[in-house]
Amino acid sequence: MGFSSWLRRKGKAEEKKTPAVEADSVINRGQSPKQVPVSDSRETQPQADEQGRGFFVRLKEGLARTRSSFVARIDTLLSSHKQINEELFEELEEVLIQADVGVETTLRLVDEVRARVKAGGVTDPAEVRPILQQTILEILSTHTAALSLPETSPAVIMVVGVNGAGKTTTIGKLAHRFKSQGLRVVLGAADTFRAAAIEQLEIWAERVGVDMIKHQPGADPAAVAFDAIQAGRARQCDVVIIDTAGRLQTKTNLMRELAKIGRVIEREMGGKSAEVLLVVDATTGQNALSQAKLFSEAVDVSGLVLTKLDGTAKGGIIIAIAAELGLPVTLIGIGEAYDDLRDFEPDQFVAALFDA
Ligand SMILES: Nc1nc2c(ncn2[C@@H]2O[C@H](COP(=O)(O)OP(=O)(O)OP(=O)(O)O)[C@@H](O)[C@H]2O)c(=O)[nH]1
Ligand SMILES: [Mg+2]
Repeated sequence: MGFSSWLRRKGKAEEKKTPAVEADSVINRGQSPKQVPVSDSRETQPQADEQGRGFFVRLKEGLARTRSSFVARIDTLLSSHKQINEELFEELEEVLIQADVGVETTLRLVDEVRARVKAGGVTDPAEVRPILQQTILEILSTHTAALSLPETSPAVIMVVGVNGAGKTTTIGKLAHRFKSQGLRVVLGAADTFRAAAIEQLEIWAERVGVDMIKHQPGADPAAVAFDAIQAGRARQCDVVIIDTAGRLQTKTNLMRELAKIGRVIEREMGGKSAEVLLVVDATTGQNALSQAKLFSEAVDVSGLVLTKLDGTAKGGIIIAIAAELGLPVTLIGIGEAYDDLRDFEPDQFVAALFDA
């Protein structure tokens, strides 16, 4: 199977799930956006045209560790070779595997680069860089999907992932984003496994200024989801975001619990399912990949959120995830501030990674 048909095959999962409504069209249904101050560490808010550049700089900063372990090493490697030979490709494979691109993806990626080098009659090692960049961009572009809100009223987003992956933080950031777009948000504290989990979500709800529905610790998480949807309806909210546990006594219990929450949401929403965001921690490298596989067996994951890209040199995992799972990467986390949750835009991401 050739490279492009492999990519297409991997992209099938995402083609099946056409987003019902793009976030923007929901956001624009006749509401005037309210301005909410973004309280991140920077003192001034950039103007609209500067904002893009500011975002790009921030993205570059966030990816600094991956860039230095990955692209910087590739640059060193390419400049140390006078000609393109098999040794160069082998070293390239080594760098990619060490950056957590994964063995399968690395081999395919380098095969494709090798083929393109040959087809283009390229002889200068420096010219391998843009070819590699383009090939990575193609992989990532096949596996993205903008965050979409289900057409239901309210739209329900369920957030899943192992403990510590960044679910609650992502929910806080998302709630902030929706609120600043003029949407009414309610959070559901369905991680009832730990009392501290409820408190943590509550802190975010207060900080962002949105409602939250909670029960006692140990309560049935599906009942919390049910109540959050009811409250969302009664309060005419646009979005209900459900936090879930990342850890239970056993994996089987956790998966069963998540499936049950999913069923309750579906029943309440007249057969329409929630947008299910799977949060994975980029710093866990290849582990993130196996987590993603596990969760997508239990729930119908609609998009991935890759967090903590700022804290890792293993950002190459995003390429493995995109290429091997066929699940779209929807959002990335590049820090702990409100606006450090970004839509995953492959061209911007690859540009930030490869930018000198
Ligand atoms: N640097 C960085 N830290 C992050 C990011 N996202 C989350 N974190 C941090 O990761 C830690 C765990 O995040 P949580 O949101 O509590 O994770 P969780 O998945 O809800 O964890 P459990 O509730 O235990 O299942 C917190 O200290 C967050 O501040 C990110 O994108 N970058
Ligand atoms: Mg949590």
